[in-house]
Amino acid sequence: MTDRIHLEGLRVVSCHGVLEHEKVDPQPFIADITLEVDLTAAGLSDDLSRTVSYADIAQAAEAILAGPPVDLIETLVDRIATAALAYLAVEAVEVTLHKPHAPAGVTFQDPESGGPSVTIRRERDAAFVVALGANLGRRERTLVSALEAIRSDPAMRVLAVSDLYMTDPVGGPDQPDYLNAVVVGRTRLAPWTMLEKLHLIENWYGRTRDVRWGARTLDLDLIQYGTPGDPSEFASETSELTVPHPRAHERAFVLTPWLDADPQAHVRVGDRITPVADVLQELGTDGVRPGPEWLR
Ligand code: PH2
Ligand code: MG
Ligand code: MG
Repeated sequence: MTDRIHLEGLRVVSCHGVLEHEKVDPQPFIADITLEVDLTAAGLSDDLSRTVSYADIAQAAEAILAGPPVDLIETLVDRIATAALAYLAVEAVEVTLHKPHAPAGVTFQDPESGGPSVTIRRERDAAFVVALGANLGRRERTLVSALEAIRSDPAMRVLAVSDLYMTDPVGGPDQPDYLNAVVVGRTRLAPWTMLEKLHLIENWYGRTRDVRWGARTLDLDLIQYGTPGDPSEFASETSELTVPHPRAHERAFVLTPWLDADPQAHVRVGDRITPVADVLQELGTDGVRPGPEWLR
């Protein structure tokens, strides 16, 4: 992501350092923080919830720098980066911490901005599960192209792709059989940014949204974001974004390809985190048949 928010020259006087006297004699620490955030939606909507408040990040960083003394500036930049990535809109963060008065046994030219500094960059790396479906038009070609579109996005790293399955339509009006597949991978994107990208790909392939559960040229559903039980796990029940998918655990056309792509997969059902293999065992695979071979 090329959009960035910069926080430059955050100055805190505190007692970090390896040497004993550093723990009692305060000295300045100066942080520069760059947040990589997709600012498209915020710019169009003028809505703070579509970005991250620089004040929140600045105050979190200040609290870390003013907190209990540690030995290394490496520790401080690591903590600041972790605090920034706790905000989902932040795809990646770069933190530089200067210690201009560091006792290094030498003279640095500029006593305010010289001296040692460390810089780190950390990127979000959240697991995702996307289900693909199509039951109109050239279904297989559409799914191949959709997969290619996901793969070619540098912010989404595809780790495994299932076989194709031919499935009876579930719900909705009378409609043709589906081809279904599942892709698992990892992403730096916020879940809502990922969903926007998936919608864009659906639209390229003539997706319309007139009949709920009706026939469609392409359906890309974000089934799960983050790892269940892990801090990265994400849940949302707004009209724009419902994750994890509320019915995935009842649908063999999702679970069969998901298990195929990731035999270790787990799904949250209410309070419980269960192996997909167990849920599918219970549910059965009625209406799900092997589909055509595909190049993936
Ligand atoms: N998707 C639906 C509704 N019904 N049935 C099958 N077999 N496969 C689907 O992908 C599917 C469905 C709504 O998204
Ligand atoms: Mg769907
Ligand atoms: Mg959908």
